[in-house]
Amino acid sequence: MAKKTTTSQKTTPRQSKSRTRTPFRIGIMGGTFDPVHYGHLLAAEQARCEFKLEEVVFVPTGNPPHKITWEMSSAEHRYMMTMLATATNPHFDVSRTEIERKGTSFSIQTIREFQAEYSDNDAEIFFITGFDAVMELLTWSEPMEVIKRATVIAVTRPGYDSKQLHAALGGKVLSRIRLLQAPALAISSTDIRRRVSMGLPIKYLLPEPVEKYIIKNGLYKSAAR
Ligand code: DND
Repeated sequence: MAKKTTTSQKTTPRQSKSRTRTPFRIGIMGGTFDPVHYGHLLAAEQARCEFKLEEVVFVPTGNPPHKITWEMSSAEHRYMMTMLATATNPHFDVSRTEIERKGTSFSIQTIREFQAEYSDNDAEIFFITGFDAVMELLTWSEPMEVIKRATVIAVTRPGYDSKQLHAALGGKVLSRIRLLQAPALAISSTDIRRRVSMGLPIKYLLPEPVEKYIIKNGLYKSAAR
């Protein structure tokens, strides 16, 4: 395996691995990752195994297109935490593309960049989301282009409300989305930030190196988060 991207290097979607395999089934796991946690990692790994993806690239957002209701950590902090969280999985990688890109980090632009990057490889792009994110899909920039260019995988919890999803997306869009049930993991970045601000433990909610990074850098201490 080629070495991972580093802070000082990569700006393109993914430049670190061999491009000789054809077709290349690649998953994009987009997120704010403030902070990244086991829910994100489990969703990505389930999708990778179920859809036989050769790798999953985590793409931390630079300037999120959606409303952010807390004082977001810097892109570099979120990138570093994502690197730490994914380092031990040989099938995971992290891209700086949205961090380096100027302007709003629209997912459709990232998907187009990945398609261009892999155009010589007949790549199939999968965009992995959780239930909450996919419910908002129609509010994204160019949602029909997103589902045309990428297979959207929606990771849901067992017992999720399919009527809710149908109401939010409509049958036509829903028919293009691949649903994947994953073990319930009621972990959220919001709750982790809240816990840190209240001095509560976050152990076992996220990888230990990320926990240590949060403590070392004094992230999420403010109650406003
Ligand atoms: P979030 O802020 O929800 O990320 O953003 C998800 C992605 O959607 C990002 O790549 C955004 O750029 C993109 N987006 C949103 C809105 C508009 C547009 C694009 C646009 O282009 O116009 P989080 O860090 O909160 O979560 C990352 C992913 O992990 C999400 O899909 C979320 O649903 C999922 N997730 C879980 N999945 C399973 N178990 C859990 C999870 N917690 C979060 N416990």
